[in-house]
Amino acid sequence: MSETDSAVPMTIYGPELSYFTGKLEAVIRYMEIPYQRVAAAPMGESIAATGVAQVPALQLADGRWLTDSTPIISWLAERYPGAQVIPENPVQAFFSKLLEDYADEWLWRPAMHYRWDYAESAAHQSWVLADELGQELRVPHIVKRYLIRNRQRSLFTRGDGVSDETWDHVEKSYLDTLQQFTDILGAHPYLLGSRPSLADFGFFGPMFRHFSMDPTSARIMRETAPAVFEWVARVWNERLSRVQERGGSLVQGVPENWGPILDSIGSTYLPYLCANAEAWKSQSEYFDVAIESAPYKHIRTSVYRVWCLEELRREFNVLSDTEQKEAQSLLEIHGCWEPLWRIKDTASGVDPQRQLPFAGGVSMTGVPQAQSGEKHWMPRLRMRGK
Ligand SMILES: N[C@@H](CCC(=O)N[C@@H](CS)C(=O)NCC(=O)O)C(=O)O
Repeated sequence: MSETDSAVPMTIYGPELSYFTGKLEAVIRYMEIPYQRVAAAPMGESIAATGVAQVPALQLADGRWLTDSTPIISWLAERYPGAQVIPENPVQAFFSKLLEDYADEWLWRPAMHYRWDYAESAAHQSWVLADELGQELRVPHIVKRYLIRNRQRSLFTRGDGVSDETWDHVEKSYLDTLQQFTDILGAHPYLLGSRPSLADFGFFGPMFRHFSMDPTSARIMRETAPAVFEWVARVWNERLSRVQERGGSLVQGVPENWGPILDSIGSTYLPYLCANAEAWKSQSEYFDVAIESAPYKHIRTSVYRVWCLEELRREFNVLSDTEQKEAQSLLEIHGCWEPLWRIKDTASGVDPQRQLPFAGGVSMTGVPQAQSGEKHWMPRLRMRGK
């Protein structure tokens, strides 16, 4: 990293309790790039520039805006190759992106569930959000908190298939992840060796600002998976210069101890992505799908996640023939190969000119916010909370 680059201040806009803000902060802290985090900002500018009202929004010192943690991390990794945030081995890089996507999109539901469906957590987090982002709302604090809780549940838990019938299955994804992580962390301090890399930062999104902090999920983590609790702090506190000093390195290839996570991706996330893509193709706004026999109903179709599937395929297609063979056999062993290709001709239409992270963003709820006239994240709370 050049001196000029390291002196460039960046601003990350996003509230302290945000999943993807925590993920991006961890990468930027690790790379030792100076930055400041600002909870709320007039986001009209960022929406106009990037096409989407979501956090984090990153603003560079030269005024440019970036959106979406996944393409932002790819952009940062290209710009600072010395940090090796994305593994150099293409097959490792492909599987790291698969894990990142799973952590971003599939663990989102349990993270939102533990936050908003348990009273102790919802009470605390709605208080924090109302304070951090709710100044514009001219209603009593208690009403703000009620609106926030309702809005989050209707969009991200009840509105995303969490019901009495799926409750245990939603929580199983978290509990399985804790076990899978505990096994991996028994072998090395990070997911891929003795330095953090993309898979760590991907899982950091749900693990940091949600699972390790929201009271119910945090209690489970502390009591059943202390090694994961320790890993959360380790990632947050890690710095590239220290890793370089002690010669931190990555293991060879894709470690066997990633197998159980890949099995989960094959039996949960990829079948969900297929059902979502099928719904998108048939222009259904909602769809039902059974995942490991749990009956998810009335899930909102997400064009963003159709794009996620396309991106995974694109990442596979750029591998060389030999790398593709290696990746395919691993994907087959873990039940990921068939669902990766099951749905043909998805055509999400997201970011056709590949402008991300600078433009062309779409939110995961699939609302084309750039056209909605909304100026800020918080007013959406008001609109949706009514
Ligand atoms: N794919 C995006 C997702 C960003 C995202 O969904 N952020 C949430 C907060 S953590 C958000 O802004 N939600 C908007 C809303 O709730 O309206 C990323 O990786 O940055």
